[in-house]
Amino acid sequence: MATKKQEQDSSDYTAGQIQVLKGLEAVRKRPGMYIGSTSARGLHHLVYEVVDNAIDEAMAGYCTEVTTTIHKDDSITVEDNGRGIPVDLHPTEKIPGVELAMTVLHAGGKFDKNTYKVSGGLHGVGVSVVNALSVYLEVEIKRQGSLYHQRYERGVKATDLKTLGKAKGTGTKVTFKPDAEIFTELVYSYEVLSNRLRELAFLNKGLDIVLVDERNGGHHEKYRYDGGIAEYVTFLRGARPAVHEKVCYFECSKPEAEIELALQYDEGYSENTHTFVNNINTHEGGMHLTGLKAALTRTINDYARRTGIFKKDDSLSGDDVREGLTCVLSVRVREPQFEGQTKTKLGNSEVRGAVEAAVNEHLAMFLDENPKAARGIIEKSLQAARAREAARKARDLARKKSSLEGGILPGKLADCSITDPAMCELYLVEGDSAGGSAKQGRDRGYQAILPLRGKILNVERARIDKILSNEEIRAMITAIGTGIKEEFDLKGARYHKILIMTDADVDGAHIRTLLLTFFFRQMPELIEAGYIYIAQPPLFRVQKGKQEQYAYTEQERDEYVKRMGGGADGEGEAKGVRIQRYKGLGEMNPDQLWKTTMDPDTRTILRVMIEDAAIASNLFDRLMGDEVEPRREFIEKNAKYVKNLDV
Ligand code: 28F
Repeated sequence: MATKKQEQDSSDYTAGQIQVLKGLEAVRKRPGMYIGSTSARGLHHLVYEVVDNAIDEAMAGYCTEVTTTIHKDDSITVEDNGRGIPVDLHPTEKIPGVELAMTVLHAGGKFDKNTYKVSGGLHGVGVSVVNALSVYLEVEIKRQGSLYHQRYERGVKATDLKTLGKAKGTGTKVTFKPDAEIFTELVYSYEVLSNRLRELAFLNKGLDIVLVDERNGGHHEKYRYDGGIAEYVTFLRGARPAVHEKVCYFECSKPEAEIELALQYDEGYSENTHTFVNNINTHEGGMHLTGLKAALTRTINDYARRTGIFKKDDSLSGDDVREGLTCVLSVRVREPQFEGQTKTKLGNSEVRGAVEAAVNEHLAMFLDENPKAARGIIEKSLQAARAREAARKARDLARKKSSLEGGILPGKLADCSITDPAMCELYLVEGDSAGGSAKQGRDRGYQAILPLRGKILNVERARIDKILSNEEIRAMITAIGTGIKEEFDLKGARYHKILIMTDADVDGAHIRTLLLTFFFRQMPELIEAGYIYIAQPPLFRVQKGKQEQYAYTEQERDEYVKRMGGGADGEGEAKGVRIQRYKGLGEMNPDQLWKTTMDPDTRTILRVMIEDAAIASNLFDRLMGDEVEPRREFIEKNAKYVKNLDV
């Protein structure tokens, strides 16, 4: 006779339970479809999914604080003081609302039509996905004076919803531990979480967002910005001197979208525009950005004409009016259509007109009400226009001599013989001696060498005309073949790998940073295409008799020393183990340089990716910008992390 258990197993799942199991199975089979990847990015997306539900509750007006805690075992707790997920039985499914939201795919859905589903994951896949990918997930709800609890394991409910007792206040607390069977990376990055949580605090003014790291003695930070994105602009501008003190800010509601904009001009030359839709960072831009750009250009040109600042046929281009601009545009759209490679481009065409009209109206008002600021902005844009004009002349002149795009190549470029860019690599090498070794050591078929003398120009501080007049930079632009700024064309790239190879010392690090600044500011598409790499030369050579090993870290050095019979702590002289510390690439002969740093079979190279443009821009600015204070602060804060610094 079948036991109770077997009867249960036999088959009487309800339709709802079958749907739940099918959903969880789908998520666990293809997690990448739901959270993008099972690497660090996917791991952090789990947190964003849960936090976004708390933020939704805040945007609906019921929650004022969201706390995220990283526990010692890298499990996560997110807690809010909202209304608490409903616990009453669902009318048809006959299970509590919270169980539905936690176990049925896409059950979270919209709270109701007039709120906006935010999302940090792949745009709101829902907390049931987090549940499915967690070895356990527990939810505690305080609602209607009671404290409720339920536990799930890999998405399947492990207990029924229980009332644990009385509760003061209301809210939702979710604790989950990512499943090691799913994720390749299980350790959370405090910096990654804090950057996104700080951004959410800027985007949701007045909301308290707290991050606690129990792995680091409870270190915690609290983000709250009553000035919202106006404060974000000030934060992003950093130490660049402002052209006008008062941030231009407005928010307005239109049928197509809620629109919020903050902008401020500074003395710098870079453009830092960040756009968001329902708190999602729309890196690829889209209709809202198109509307913003159109309005900026038109409104500033109109104002300059109307107030007679312009000479007769003056006019400012889009690039001119965006030089030195820090700007945050945040729109909330009911039914956003996301497009693009990474689904971060807004497709809703009706939003373009709404944003353009709103910016025209409110920016014109700001300029009229702040004539000094307006004058500063126009002056700045006019300077940019004149520099652009000068750069064009310099370029035309250069084109006659040795063209920037293709044509005659710089003399010191040792080119490769293969012509298919996808196969070819360009090494940017610090110094002529290393350049010489690299030219001799390389594979001439597909490896080209461009030696760079000394420090290249710091492009963070220079305007486009100065950049183009710098010999080193021009040689690099010509060799790469894509052109820069508005003339950039990725299809012109003569190499699909551009490797920065500098000494492992302070100078090398400085030149590497200068080059990265240049690429980030003038050719960001090269980075986005994944063409930029950093070559990793060895730091040590460990040798005993005929044995020889190259070490790229102190740890590796010590292991080699131990293996050759030396002491554990890297000492080895007594046993005839010789350790050579490489100060510069020039200390290696061509064959060693090839073997350790250029041979694709044995080299280590790091691909440069921009995870977060806002953070990268801020970092370059602090590191390479005009102001010393922020740089000193950065170095003091991060010096403890620097390894292999020789002074
Ligand atoms: C730590 C993560 O998930 N907070 C949440 C709420 C509040 C409501 C809600 C959530 C009804 C069924 C859609 C309460 N009272 N923090 C959170 N707080 N979900 S998630 O409702 C869910 C909807 O599914 C809520 C009245 N209305 C909505």
